[in-house]
Amino acid sequence: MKILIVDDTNTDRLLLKMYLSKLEHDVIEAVNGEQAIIQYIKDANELDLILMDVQMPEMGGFEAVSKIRSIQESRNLEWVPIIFLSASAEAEDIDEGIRAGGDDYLIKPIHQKVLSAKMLAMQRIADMRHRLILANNVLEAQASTDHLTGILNRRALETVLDREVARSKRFESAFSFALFDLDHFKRVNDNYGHDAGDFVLAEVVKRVSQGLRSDDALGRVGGEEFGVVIFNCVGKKARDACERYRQLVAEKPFIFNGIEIKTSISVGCVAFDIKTDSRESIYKKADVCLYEAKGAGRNRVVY
Ligand code: GH3
Ligand code: MG
Ligand code: MG
Ligand code: MG
Repeated sequence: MKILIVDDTNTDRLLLKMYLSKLEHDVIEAVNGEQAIIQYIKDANELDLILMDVQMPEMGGFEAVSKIRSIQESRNLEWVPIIFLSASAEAEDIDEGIRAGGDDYLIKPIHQKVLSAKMLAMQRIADMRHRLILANNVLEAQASTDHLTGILNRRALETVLDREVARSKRFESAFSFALFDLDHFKRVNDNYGHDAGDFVLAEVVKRVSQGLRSDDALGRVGGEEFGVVIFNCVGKKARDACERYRQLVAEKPFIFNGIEIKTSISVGCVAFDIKTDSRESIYKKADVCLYEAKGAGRNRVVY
């Protein structure tokens, strides 16, 4: 486990560190409440346990823990178990510690056997937490991924767009948003079957992905319609990026079971206007451009 020891008394802290290191735990230290909070913020997602002294000058253990719990809450950080270590065995103190957000309370001096038994119990909790965090990450990734193509789904792309809209308004940074739609895609399904259609969709995504800069965000917003958030890029550069996507799709046919399937995309793209635009309005404007590209004969970019 990765354990944070908080204690103002050097000998107590070093002794604990020695015991825990012997049990093969990875130990970091803080000598007061303020330092503990800083360490917690820095390592919140890797910490498995905090051992917190109660009597410390300036900020005591109870106050530090109650601050840690409120930071955890407000920043949506992972819960970390906290055990108080105190020379006081008063029922009042134990009660106060648990209410402040501690999960257990050990009385100093702590018998080595008791400490190692506690660590065994904490290890079980840490293992369970790791499994939960892992499962949660998998669920989150699944919830934001389009299964056919592996890129962001509509909801996730909207989240990226929302974030970029907020960033752009705050820092006056520029970005563009592009929507593209496969041309006459219904014919692909009609002529070659739905599996061929699915294959072409996935391949179009692979080709367009080659034309993206690494941080641009591509997502599937509907059946055969996609969106790209093109960061820090407007005007000719953004138009060229869209032109690149278009060419990558149109330049050569897709081969499905030995059959050549030709397709193309129409692209509508607009720069975000910091003063007047919102996520909804930029989306609508890109859609209008896309519609224009379709009307003008497809396989083209309207910016
Ligand atoms: P346009 O150039 O005007 O966009 O013509 P289109 O045929 O592409 O447009 P339309 O909206 O008439 O048809 C879209 C087709 O895309 C119909 C639908 O069956 C197909 N489609 C949507 N999602 C999927 C999918 O996940 N897999 C497959 N194979 N086809 C899909
Ligand atoms: Mg102390
Ligand atoms: Mg289409
Ligand atoms: Mg469509």
